[in-house]
Amino acid sequence: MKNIVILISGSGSNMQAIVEAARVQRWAEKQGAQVVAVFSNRPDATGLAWARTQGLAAQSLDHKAFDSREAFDHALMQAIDAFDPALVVLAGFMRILTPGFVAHYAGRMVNIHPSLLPAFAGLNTHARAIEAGCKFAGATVHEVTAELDHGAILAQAVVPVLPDDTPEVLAARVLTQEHRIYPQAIAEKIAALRSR
Ligand code: NHR
Ligand code: GAR
Repeated sequence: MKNIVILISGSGSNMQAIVEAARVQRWAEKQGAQVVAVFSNRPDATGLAWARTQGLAAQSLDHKAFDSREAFDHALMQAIDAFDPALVVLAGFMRILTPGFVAHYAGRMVNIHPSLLPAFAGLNTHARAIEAGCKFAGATVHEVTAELDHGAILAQAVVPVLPDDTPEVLAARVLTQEHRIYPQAIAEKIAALRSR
């Protein structure tokens, strides 16, 4: 069985979309894959409670309790590896990961970023897209590499930017599309890992 571990920092709506797709599409039976655990760097992430209702292991590792990024990443890596992951999924995970952590999961870690990469890597993507006068925005699923938001693109979705959009309204429109493309891209990635 290919184990999937999901990292979140907040509400975890993408995590929820992935867990629900796995159930509805019978990934365990058809793909030999299962979501096994969820980790958050924020103890107050509301997604953790939902994950527990699904019978998933759900744990927080507060990055503020560690002296350095390396120390946090080392602890997170050990916690993740206890679940023997085939794929690590960043779903609204808000901590930049160190090169050592990224190298350890090379080729088996993906992220969803709320912009049409390579435009608007980094934070505050929706405000920046509106400010730039973009007519379209979207989301990108990509491989995680040491360089932030620069790994190979696996999937994208496009939405219009409408005249009166606020960052919040645009974010909600993009998020709906994230919930569609992220589970799909993960299913394709799992299939690719299986046929290697
Ligand atoms: N780590 C690496 N090495 N490479 C990537 O591509 C990564 C990554 C870690 C997270 C998600 C990313 C996004 O989709 C992601 C991709 C957090 C920040 C950030 O600046 C930037 C990009 C992403 C996630 N974080 C601040 C930090 O100091 C903290 C911000 C906060 O806590 O609100 O880590 O956009
Ligand atoms: C999503 O829009 C995701 O693309 C974005 O945060 C939201 C998380 O929502 N990710 C980042 O901005 C990463 N820096 P969720 O917790 O409900 O899935």
